[in-house]
Amino acid sequence: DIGGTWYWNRYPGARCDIESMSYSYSFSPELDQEWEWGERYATQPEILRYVHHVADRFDLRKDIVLRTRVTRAVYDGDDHRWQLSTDTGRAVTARFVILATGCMSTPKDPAVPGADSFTGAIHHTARWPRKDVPFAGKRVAVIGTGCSGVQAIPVIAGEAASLTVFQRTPAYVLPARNRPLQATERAALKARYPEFRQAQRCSRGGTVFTPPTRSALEVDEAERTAAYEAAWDEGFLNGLLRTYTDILTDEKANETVAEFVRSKIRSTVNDPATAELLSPHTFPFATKRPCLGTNYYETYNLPHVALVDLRTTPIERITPRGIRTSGGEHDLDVIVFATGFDALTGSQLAIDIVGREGVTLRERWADGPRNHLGLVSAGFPNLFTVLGPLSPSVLTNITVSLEQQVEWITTCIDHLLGNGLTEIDAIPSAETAWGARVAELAARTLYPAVDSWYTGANVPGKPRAFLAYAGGLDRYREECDAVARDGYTGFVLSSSTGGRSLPAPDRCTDPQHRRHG
Ligand code: N01
Repeated sequence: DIGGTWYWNRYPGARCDIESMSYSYSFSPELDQEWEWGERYATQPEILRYVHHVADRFDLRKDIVLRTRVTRAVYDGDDHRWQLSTDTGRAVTARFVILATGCMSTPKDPAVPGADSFTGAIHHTARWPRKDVPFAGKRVAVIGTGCSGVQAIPVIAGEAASLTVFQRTPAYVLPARNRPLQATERAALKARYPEFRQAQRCSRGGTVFTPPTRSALEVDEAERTAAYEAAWDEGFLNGLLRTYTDILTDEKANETVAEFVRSKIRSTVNDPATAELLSPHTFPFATKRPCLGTNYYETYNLPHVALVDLRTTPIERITPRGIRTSGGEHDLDVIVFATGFDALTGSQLAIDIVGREGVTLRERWADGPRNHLGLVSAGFPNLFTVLGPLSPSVLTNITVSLEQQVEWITTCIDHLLGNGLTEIDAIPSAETAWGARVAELAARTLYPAVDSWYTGANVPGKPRAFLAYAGGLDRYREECDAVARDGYTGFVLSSSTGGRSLPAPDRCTDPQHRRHG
């Protein structure tokens, strides 16, 4: 069925950690007015209902083919078209291909031996069955404590006979403060939705907030703690990050927040040894994506919930009865892998993509992804990527990022078609410059030094690179618009009758303008 991430990630507790009235499409003012979000942070079923509503309302289903996996895409340089093969045998020829394959859609298993021998059930959070998974009376294990595990753990604990959490690296978990939305607050935002959507488009990360102006080290401890307490009480994913300017750029500033979160863990978790195991010490705050939780730390006070530290007692194997670590065997009925994804590049490299002169994308990206603007890779003409590597994608509210990229791509295709052009391809030197720019922006932050899925470090053998554009969605939008305005600099635009690059027509950067023709 349709829904992408929100189809597959139907694990218990799955919900968005960006506020629902922000995390929604902005392209239709009518849609904005008619949809009624129920909670501050929407659940997976609610978001899936919304996606279905959008598909019906805009009559999209007629253009959607389900139960079909694209397995191969080969560029025919003579015909200037892509030949797509699928696992159903259906073949498709297309001039333009847009990979909207997801930045978090290739699940990663823990690669622990023996999973096939387990006599109970194993489920990955990102491939959760459509039918109910019963936990009542069961001994359950969760492996992984990233954002998915953090959401699932309290809900599973509420049902299971026992829950054992296998943790390799503790996360910084902030309270979501989720609640039902009041009709009055929905109406108040709807009354100013057009301005709100415009502010989102112009924002750094696709959410609207007042940017900080001071360093965390400029103020005294009491003032800092008061600011952190206020952010903690508000319950925003990036609330603590936005208190001061240098949380992501200065280790000392960052440590003040990290220690604040640890103090919250110590004051919530009754057992000091468990509190210490749950306290992150090995990476700065927010250099891995922070998590929003509901009763996450409180769950470890329940008598039937146990924490296993995989740093001191690693998993040796999964056995027919459960999980064996170096510390002993845990008998189990259900194992949940909350072990994440091959992020940002996994879904594209899963397709066998063959570009000009038989070069594959896997070969081209052997040392890490290369592209111009995070949109097109040299040698793979007319193949666009949405939310792919080297774009702001996972550092932003992706509903805003994906609309920006879709608008850019649509305008580009309009330009090509309107000028008798058949191809757009990236210039290798522009790719090199873009890669350097993305790396330089990341180098201003604490991100690159940390092993995370942002740097590809969670997948063995994946080339290490910071995979997202850290300069902000506002700046990225300006850079993309400038490239188009200046005649698609860094790209070659050509027609099948001879290479020729034409300047782009004047265009309004306001997407509203284009939408209304
Ligand atoms: O995955 P993760 P996730 N043995 O990679 C552990 C988005 N999301 O699915 O840190 C033992 O963050 C791993 O340990 P370590 C969001 O962008 C969005 O939770 O590598 N443990 C880690 O603890 C999020 O960031 C929403 O040491 C193993 C965990 O598994 C992204 O999805 C909600 C292991 C994986 O954490 C991914 O989150 C939920 C092994 N072999 C998620 N392998 C929204 O609301 C891995 N781990 C939008």
